[in-house]
Amino acid sequence: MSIVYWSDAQRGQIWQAWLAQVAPDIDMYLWPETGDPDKVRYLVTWEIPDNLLTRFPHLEVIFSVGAGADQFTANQVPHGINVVRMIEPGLMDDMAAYITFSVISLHRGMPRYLRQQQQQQWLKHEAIAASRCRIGLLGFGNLGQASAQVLTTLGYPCSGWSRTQKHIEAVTSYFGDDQLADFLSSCDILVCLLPLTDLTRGLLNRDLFKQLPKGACLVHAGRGQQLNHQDLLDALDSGQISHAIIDVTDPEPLQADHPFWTHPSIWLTPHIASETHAETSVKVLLDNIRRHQQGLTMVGLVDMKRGY
Ligand code: NDP
Ligand code: OXD
Repeated sequence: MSIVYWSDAQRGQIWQAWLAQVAPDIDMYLWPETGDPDKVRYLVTWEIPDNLLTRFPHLEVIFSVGAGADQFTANQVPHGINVVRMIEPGLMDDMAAYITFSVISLHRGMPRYLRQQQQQQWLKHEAIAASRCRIGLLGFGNLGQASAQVLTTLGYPCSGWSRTQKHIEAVTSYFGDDQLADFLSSCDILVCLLPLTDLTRGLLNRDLFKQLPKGACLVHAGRGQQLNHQDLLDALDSGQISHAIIDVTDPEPLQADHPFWTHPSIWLTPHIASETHAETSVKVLLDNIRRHQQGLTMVGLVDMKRGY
């Protein structure tokens, strides 16, 4: 039985060395090496190669190297093959840190202070307490919950919006389309951590922005296609949104003349909010392979019909 890995080579080498020590029954190959294709049961990748089942006739599971699996379309995944996405502590910690950094920067007025510095202006503004700055996690799964855990510790009131109800201490759960408006009206800082699906594509648009309190901020670390760029620019111009921190765009990178690059009320980061860590993720991979071998449900199993 073997795994083929097709992604960042450095991480692949770390995984290969660790698995050779801890799970010598598993052969791991780094693409373009595949060993005997008949023995390949697991493919770890960001993209699905063409002619998948001709290459690996006995493939059983495709693991995404990332938290998202929207890059795999349902018609690329042959019937009967499971898709599993990455849920691992390194990625969760990084995202919680990025969201916390963004929230604190916005709450403490850092965009305004950076502009003041450029104008050599020494001017203090009133600081409201964290307890009065309400954070809404749009998409309240693994990464949203990891972020809320840190934010509540810092005193920020948090709420989450998801498809199904959640029961997390100190966090208000809103769920389903019927509760979206109530959720949005309670967000001083809206953080998008939704997966990209047919239902979330284009969701960050004019209609949604106008349901936020005037002057709210946006942190977007979900997927680029969820955000309508012109609607965000209009919301910034009108003051409906006061500042946006954007980690994901469509396309990535944006074209050189795109207004986001130079907009005074946008901070842009190049899809770096979080990444799969080699050392922690390989343990999760091995645990999932063992689960699969024992007929147990794997952690992060994707429902391809639902899209995440
Ligand atoms: P999860 O699947 O754990 O969480 C997704 C959340 O979104 C769930 O709470 C889910 O609700 C909710 N959701 C999905 N569709 C809807 C909908 N139509 N209506 C309401 N709620 C919905 O994913 P993760 O938290 O692990 O990751 C989230 C996303 O973050 C990834 O898919 C990826 O796009 C992005 N990401 C970005 C990175 C970056 O560096 N910028 C890095 C890693 C991930 P429910 O729980 O009820 O199903
Ligand atoms: C991921 C990402 O999905 O990096 O892991 O966006």
